[in-house]
Amino acid sequence: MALDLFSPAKLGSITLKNRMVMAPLTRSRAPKDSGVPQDLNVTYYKQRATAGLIITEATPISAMAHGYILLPGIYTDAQVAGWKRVVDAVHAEGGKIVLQLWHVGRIAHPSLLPNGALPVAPSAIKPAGQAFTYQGLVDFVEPRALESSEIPEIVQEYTHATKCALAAGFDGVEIHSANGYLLDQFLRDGSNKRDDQYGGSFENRARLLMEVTKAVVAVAGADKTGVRLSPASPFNDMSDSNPQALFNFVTESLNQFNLAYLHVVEGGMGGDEVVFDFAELRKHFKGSYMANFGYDKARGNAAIASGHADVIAYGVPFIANPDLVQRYRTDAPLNEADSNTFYGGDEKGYTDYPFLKA
Ligand code: 8OZ
Repeated sequence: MALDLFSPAKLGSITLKNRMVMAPLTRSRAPKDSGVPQDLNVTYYKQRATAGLIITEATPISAMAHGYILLPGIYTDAQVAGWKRVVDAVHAEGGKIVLQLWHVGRIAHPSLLPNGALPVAPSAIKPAGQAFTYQGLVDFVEPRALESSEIPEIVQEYTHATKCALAAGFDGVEIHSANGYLLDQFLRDGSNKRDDQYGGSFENRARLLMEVTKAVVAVAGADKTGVRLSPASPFNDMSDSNPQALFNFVTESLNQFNLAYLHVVEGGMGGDEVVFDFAELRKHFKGSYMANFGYDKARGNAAIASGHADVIAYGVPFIANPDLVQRYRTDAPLNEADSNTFYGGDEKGYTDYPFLKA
């Protein structure tokens, strides 16, 4: 029988009972100071454990990695203990869950950083747009360009956070190298104007991602490590002069690791999406491919049947439908998502979306 969304899958050493992945979704419902996941967060993830795999919301790997309000972290013992409760609840329901490792780079604000520090970036280029701070929306600032000598510290933060994720019991980790955050800022030449070994050529711009991937793989194992890219997305004021060639190169370079999967955002949020051939990108990757961006059931099944994708990540549909797998299986109607409750707040729009009646 042909493969579809309901066929089991294996991503590296992670076994999935179906091919519907819950995409990483920032929800801003962790406590302000500790970043420790709470009962409410445990309930939210547990409700969605029928997904073949859950990818957690993007999670800062250090105090300097934060760029939004009310984010959980993955660098203190208390955060590990909080996440362990999430992981245990998902596992008890028979689900699988990986943690998304995040450093925002310039998409931050001093008010969100230790001692009002300047955000760090490949180059001192202020992104257009505004940060979500505890004081409301505030213009981004000009970030500080990282010294070459500071890069090992950044890589070390990924190592530490990966150890924390494994201590919490996660089935693996995903490196967030998409959507205009630190690693993506190094990849694309709109944000990377460096003249050291981390700027210029494709190889140099991809160097930080490769160093981070090597470090994460050394801790978690390649068979438990995924990477996320968004080659066509202008979100967070991103651009590149030659995206297809750049991301073909990045994808080829990632082949050396034998990763569990490559996760690709096949479109753009905000701004003008660039022309990009994702089928071509997919041909450059030797491992499992996770597609994301506005897929529904029919398009997901078609992408799997054609061999374009191995698994499909669904975002908004999983916000509003904790039992999305069952709904797709039975062609049941979907709950509508309420965008007013996507970020921040309480259980409303988070854990109160109804399940199908038994
Ligand atoms: C929307 C709002 C806040 C964060 C991403 C982590 O784009 C995000 C994000 C998206 O990857």
